[in-house]
Amino acid sequence: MIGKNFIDIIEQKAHQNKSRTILALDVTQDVKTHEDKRILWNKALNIAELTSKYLAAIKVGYPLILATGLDIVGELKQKTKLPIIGDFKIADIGNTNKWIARHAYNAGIDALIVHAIIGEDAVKDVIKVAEEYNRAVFLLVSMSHPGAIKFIKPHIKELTELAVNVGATGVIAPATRPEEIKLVREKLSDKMLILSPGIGAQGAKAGIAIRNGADFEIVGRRIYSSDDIELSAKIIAQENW
Ligand code: OMP
Repeated sequence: MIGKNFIDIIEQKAHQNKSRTILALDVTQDVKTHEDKRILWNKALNIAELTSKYLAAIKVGYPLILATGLDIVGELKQKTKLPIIGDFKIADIGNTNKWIARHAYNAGIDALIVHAIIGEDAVKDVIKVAEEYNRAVFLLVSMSHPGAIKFIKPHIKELTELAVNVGATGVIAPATRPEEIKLVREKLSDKMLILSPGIGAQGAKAGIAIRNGADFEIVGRRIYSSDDIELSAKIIAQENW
């Protein structure tokens, strides 16, 4: 299994901050000028710094990174001292995946999110890079939106087995359907982590994923779009710790 170092760090941060929250830092806006980019960059860093004492990790993805560039990862790490998960939902052929992973890890990303549905060979190309960098990989075995019920959910057991077989650090499973978290937990080794999105804006209550076997809850809009960002992060941490 890869990513043991990541597990030690995220658990240590969780205990330090008494929180099982991963902030999905998807804050974004149209960026057309350098000034727009600077404004968004500062906004994202402000939110991260304001909430970091109530978080176990931060997740960044396309909404922020395509607008600011990957360099923001280094500053986020330096300012918050939290591990950073790169949510690039990797889902291509192995060779392309390998290069996405190298660029992300080179920028300081600690863990990557990869679609399990692409199959073992294409997933393993990311796992090999993660081994070289001593970083983590999480596989999506289901998704939190309604559309996942038709195509992904019917394969959740096989996708979870794939995650175990390739030695992934853990999986992503939806808080919007906690019964799927339970099912996935039964198939994973105790050491593998489950990260669960769908809390807040997508309808699930904070704490539900943890009570059903997840290790961490991924929360975005409920925190960064709230009127009191710091308080919102504090309350969610109290509910999932
Ligand atoms: P909020 O709905 O704003 O809390 O954000 C949820 C975050 O989790 C977003 O960054 C989504 O892209 C991500 N996510 C899901 O919402 N559902 C999934 O099934 C998987 C993810 C993910 O991989 O993080």
